[in-house]
Amino acid sequence: MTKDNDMRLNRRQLLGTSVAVAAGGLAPRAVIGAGAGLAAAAAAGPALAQGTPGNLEYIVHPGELDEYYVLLSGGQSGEVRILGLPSMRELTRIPIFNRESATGWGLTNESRKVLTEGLTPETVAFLKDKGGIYTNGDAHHPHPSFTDGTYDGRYFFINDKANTRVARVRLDVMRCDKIIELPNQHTVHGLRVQKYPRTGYVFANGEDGVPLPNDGTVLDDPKQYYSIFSAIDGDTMEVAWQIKVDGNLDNVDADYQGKYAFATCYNSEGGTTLEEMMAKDQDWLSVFNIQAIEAAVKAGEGQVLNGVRVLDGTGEKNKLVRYIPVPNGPHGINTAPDGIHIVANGKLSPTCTVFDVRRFDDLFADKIGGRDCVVAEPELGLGPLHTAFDGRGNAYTTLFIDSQICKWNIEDAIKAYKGEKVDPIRQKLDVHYQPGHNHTSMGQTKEADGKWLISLNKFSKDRFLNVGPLKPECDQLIDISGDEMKIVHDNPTFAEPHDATLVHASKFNPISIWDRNDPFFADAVAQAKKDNIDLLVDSQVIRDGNKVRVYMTSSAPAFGLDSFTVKQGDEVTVYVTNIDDVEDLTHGFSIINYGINMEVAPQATASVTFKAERAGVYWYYCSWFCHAMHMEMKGRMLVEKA
Ligand code: RUQ
Ligand code: CUA
Repeated sequence: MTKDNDMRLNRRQLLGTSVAVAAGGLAPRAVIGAGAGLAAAAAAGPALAQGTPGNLEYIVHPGELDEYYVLLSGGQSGEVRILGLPSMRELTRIPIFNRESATGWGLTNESRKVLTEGLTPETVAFLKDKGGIYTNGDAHHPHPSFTDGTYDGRYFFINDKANTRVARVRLDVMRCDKIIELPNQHTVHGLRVQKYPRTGYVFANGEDGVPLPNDGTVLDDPKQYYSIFSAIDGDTMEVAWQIKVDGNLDNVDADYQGKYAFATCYNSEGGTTLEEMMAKDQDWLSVFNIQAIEAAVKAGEGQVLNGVRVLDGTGEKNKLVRYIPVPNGPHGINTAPDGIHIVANGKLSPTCTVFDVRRFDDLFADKIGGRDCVVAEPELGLGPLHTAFDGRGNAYTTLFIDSQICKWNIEDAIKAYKGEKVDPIRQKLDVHYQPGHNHTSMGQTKEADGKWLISLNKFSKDRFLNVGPLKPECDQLIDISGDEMKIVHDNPTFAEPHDATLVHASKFNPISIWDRNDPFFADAVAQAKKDNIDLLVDSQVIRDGNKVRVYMTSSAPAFGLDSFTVKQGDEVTVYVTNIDDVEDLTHGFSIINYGINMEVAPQATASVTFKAERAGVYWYYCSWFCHAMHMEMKGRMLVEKA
């Protein structure tokens, strides 16, 4: 037996007791970092697969288009990337919670409006001397809007774990149009949307508990901490209601009936230290009864805190939330496309717990107990985190510690739970390494098509050319169309995809040229109207006290103004309108040594406001390559000495 196998065996033995489960489960980096290298995957048990692997074509040749979009969260980069699948090519990036240099996200007036208008007054005050916006975010869970159980192409929503925000991105222009901060809540981790009849609600889990209100009155008294569950109206981006719960909230999903949402809890102990959070062998699934909650909101129950109605969902037998025991720190929660089964992933338990969503009616009617909703609990391997589905009755669970995907059959798991002698496990496939989320094509809708699976692996180690201590992640593409899973592609990604959604290309229909009536730059259009400016024609400087508004067109390869003059100390707003009506002809506007750059796509207006503090000559130039004379597309800002 090799050293690596030793280590693995030791780890398996370690995991025999629940305390050790904690140690093993939380320390893969340390264990593997201790020189095991390939160990985790290479020493995996025998493959159980029989049958034929799929043989889908995954190479997308030059000039061909992908069949799917992937919405790939950018984790602590704060952005979302759009990939094509199966090629895994990165098609674009959507800045959301970050500050982004190429597009000017966080700098332009249009983006700053999105980034600031949904902040609480306390946060606005907090950011006053810090540039007015958060420049970081932690984007985890991108989920498109639904109508009747599948994607409708309007929006996707995503959480910011770092600063308790939820964003909405318009899919027609692939641009974020709303960001709100959730009051009362502290962190938002799990995020998913209402699938039926439509979105509807966006559900957002408060992972950590804090006092309510969190103003310094209560500090080191965790008994007075609460985690908050929020439902946001996806149409208005206002918080519809919140509920304080027992325990904490990790991931969330919703049913296909529009009746329930459910969230995993890994800290039922309400602990604040690792030992405290690990103390119990059981945590729970929190089930939210949407009709009952809406009735309570209507009846004016609970209290209004910071402008939001907060209901009380604590306690065993309350009518809004029920808590169903689940082994040891469950993490992912996934609704199967059959509309019936939901899977909680055990994390520190080697099991997944399968619920029949139809039994929740009886649970809330007090006809059955929580565990009576459980129909299967297969033991799959070490560190189950997330489960995906193929629409053919199979489930695919990531095993973080085992570095594997476990394919298992839901019906067989149910039979085994009833005592029949069947093994639900179909195959275990090594992935490289430490998978977190995994996702199947259309697998989070009722239209799961069972073609592709991607495994978002947290570590890549020896899988790519070494780029120093900070390694990329490894996203692997797996063909699941046959009986046997087959890895066909490795894709390195930078910090740090947590989650993805695989959407058939037919579901999205982005435009190529902005509509001049688009609300994204409506403020600029309104200001121009007041100034009697036709943005598509006029280039002109308007002085208004010490405020100066500079309007200019951009049309390859020239700006409407060769130069403009302001006085030192003026507050200057530059509005650039791209009057080219040509697909893909984007201009940029950058002022040298003023820290300014923004992108202006065809038929868009973009604007930026700054103080002309430096006297002298400052060239501005087009920063997006647009024409053979792109280098000549420039002008001068002349700043007169005060
Ligand atoms: S979580 S690796 Cu932020 Cu989606 Cu599970
Ligand atoms: Cu316009 Cu480059």
